[in-house]
Amino acid sequence: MVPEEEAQDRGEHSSSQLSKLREYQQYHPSLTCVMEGKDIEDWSCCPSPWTSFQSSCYFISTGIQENCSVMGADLVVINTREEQDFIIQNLKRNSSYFLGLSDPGGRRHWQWVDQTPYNENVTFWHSGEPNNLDERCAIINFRSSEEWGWNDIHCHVPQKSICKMKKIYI
Ligand code: MMA
Ligand code: CA
Repeated sequence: MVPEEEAQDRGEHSSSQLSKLREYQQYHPSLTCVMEGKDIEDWSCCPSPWTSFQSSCYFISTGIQENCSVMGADLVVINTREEQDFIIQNLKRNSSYFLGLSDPGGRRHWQWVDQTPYNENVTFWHSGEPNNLDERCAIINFRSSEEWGWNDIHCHVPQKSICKMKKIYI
């Protein structure tokens, strides 16, 4: 075993884990952790007051991508209907929120910020959207007729955003 694994085996934190935690600590001084499974040594954490779903943590931010990045997160990538259903519980019906989805060239080549392949079968566009080649960013918002869905919009129009990061395992 390499020293990192030996430290883990003794229930201690390896030096690489500790340096990662020190980095997180700068912008997330407080974490909320839950025990993962049966082993009391395995905890997964989200910054307080972020919310958690499966292996990720979520936060509603007032700014755009840079705003998520400084917190060690990125704009949200929505991978499933279940994930979207979780996310919308924390949104306000009269606000719009940037997703980590864009079409930089205006050629309808939608790209997720984390390089997840864009899958038409797992998109939740409002009906009639996307509808404008000049609208190269995507938001989620509420329309009374069809509830929560996505819309392409101009990137420079300020909106709130949803940040997502991997849970922190300690
Ligand atoms: C706005 C803007 C568009 C959207 C239409 C839908 C007028 O433009 O939000 O992105 O497609 O509304 O009517
Ligand atoms: Ca649109």
